[in-house]
Amino acid sequence: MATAVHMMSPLPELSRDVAEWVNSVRELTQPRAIHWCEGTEAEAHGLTDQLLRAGELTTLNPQYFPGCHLARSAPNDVARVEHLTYICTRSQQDAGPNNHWMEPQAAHTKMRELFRGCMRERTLYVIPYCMGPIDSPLSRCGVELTDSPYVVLNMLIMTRAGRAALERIVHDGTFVRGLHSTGELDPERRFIMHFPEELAIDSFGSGYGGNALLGKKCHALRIASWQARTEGWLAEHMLIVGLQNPKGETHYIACAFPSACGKTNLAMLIPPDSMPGWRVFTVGDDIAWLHPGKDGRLWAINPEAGYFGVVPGTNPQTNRNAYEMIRRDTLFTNVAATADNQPWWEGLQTGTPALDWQGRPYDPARGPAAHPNSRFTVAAKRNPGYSPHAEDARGVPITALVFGGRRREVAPLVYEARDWRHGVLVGASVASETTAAMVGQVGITRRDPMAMKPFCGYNFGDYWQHWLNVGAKLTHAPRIYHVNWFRRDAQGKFLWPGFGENLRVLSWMLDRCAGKADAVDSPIGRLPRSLDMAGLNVSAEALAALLSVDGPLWRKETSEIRAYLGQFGERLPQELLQELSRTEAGLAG
Ligand code: GTP
Ligand code: SPV
Ligand code: MN
Repeated sequence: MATAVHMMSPLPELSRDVAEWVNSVRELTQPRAIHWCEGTEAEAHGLTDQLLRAGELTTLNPQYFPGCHLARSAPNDVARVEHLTYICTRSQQDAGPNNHWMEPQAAHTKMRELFRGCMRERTLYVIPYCMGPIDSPLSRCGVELTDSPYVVLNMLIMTRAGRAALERIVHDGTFVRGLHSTGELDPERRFIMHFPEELAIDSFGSGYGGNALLGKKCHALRIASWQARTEGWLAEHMLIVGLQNPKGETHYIACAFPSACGKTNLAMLIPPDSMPGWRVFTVGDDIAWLHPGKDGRLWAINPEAGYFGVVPGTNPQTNRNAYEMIRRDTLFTNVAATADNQPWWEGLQTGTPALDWQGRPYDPARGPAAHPNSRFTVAAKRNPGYSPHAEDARGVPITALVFGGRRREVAPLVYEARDWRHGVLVGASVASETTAAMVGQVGITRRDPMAMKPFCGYNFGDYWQHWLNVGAKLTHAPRIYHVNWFRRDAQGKFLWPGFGENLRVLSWMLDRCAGKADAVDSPIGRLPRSLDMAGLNVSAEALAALLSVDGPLWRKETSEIRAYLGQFGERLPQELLQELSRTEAGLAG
């Protein structure tokens, strides 16, 4: 049967590379039709209607949630699959001990067999997209080919997709090739393959965000981190936020926390009542591309155009802006629903669930009503705190970089690295408890350097060397910090209130950067002498615990860090071991 082409390529004569590739994928996958995405609102409406008719989406209560829809995924397809995610480089050493590796030809053969004929009776969607502002020299483009209209709807929100991106691809002369099919959603036939040397991605068998929206983790982190290394910049799992102090000065910081460890919430922070005059502006909530500028500072863009955020826990107290933002024009995935068809999730504080995330009558014996990794997809411009500089072509200048993890003990609330080199060690040493964002056990502490364990497209040893090299180019390098909002007491209660109150910690950092705040030296870095605690209900003992460095625990920690870094052998920069030795000497003394 001949393929029906619903729409010709909008620029057929100009985008020959794209057209030829689409053609070869058509021959392999045998779709019934091809749809070239234009990126218009009418197109998104059409796709939504189609998914509604097919029963793959439901409309949420239009009185309270206008323009909002609910998608329920297959129950076995709810998170990223790190154990099925591969970096396919010619040399296994280049992928490093931090990645699963497959030889590229073997991976291509495997994927070709999975893709062969997989789109029969389905439509192949061509999504040209741009990661970053369409007019920014720092942006990079890709094309995702997918048979999932749900993926298209998400990509239309999360990226600048359609005609403008295709024009930019023609202009750039290069693009990342991402091929995706939901397949049969069989976890035994599910693979997320990356070919950084070919700027290509093959994803089969999952419709979930990080596995299927190829512009996001696959392109903007795994492939982009590889490109960034060759081009002299950094692609990081970081939020970018602008903090305006009561004097009206705005500083931008970028923070790397592992998945489901607070990036979206920090990026959308609401200042506490006790800090009047502060304003917070979101630039990005998940990914930052950082470039050394001619002025010796580090400049950041957010390559995304939307948020794919964790729903549970969102309420007017934790994150008022997110709570307001997701009340309209939002695509929900795997939340519960009330009897009158409003979305519901754990931590919402109002309403009761009637149906769980699988659409079954809610029964608490079966676990939470909303999936712990249920997500919202919404356009960034819906955020009331969206920064007026979020789309600046040159990006925003970064004053401080922050690493953090989710740790019930060991890591203090905040400390400052001695300098960039020590900061790279601090980033390389991040550890965090696993969350529902990935398939596997939750709450297991693992090393997650720079929050990039699942996302670095090459050997971590080379990556840390690249971080050192970038720092050497900066005459005005950001200071580097480590935070932990997740310390707990013996009863398991959080010691720190978190969310908006985190601004107290950030303002100390900015004061440090301005040379205005005191710090106390410790073997692991510098801690605040004091924090602004006005109006905060945290006991003196809790604060002391939050700001202390426990010698025995830290000696154990540094020996674990040494063992972890040891895996990287010859690729590990010696500077990191020198910094570690310095920390160890301080702890021994
Ligand atoms: P990804 O989108 O997976 O990369 O996650 P993220 O880092 O953006 O995480 P997000 O901000 O969505 O937070 C995940 C979970 O952590 C949510 O359930 C939040 O309610 C919770 N959380 C966020 N910030 C804090 C905090 O400061 N303290 C505490 N205790 N919990 C927090
Ligand atoms: C994460 O897991 O870090 C996310 C969600 O931000 S996903 O897009 O699925 O990677
Ligand atoms: Mn993320």
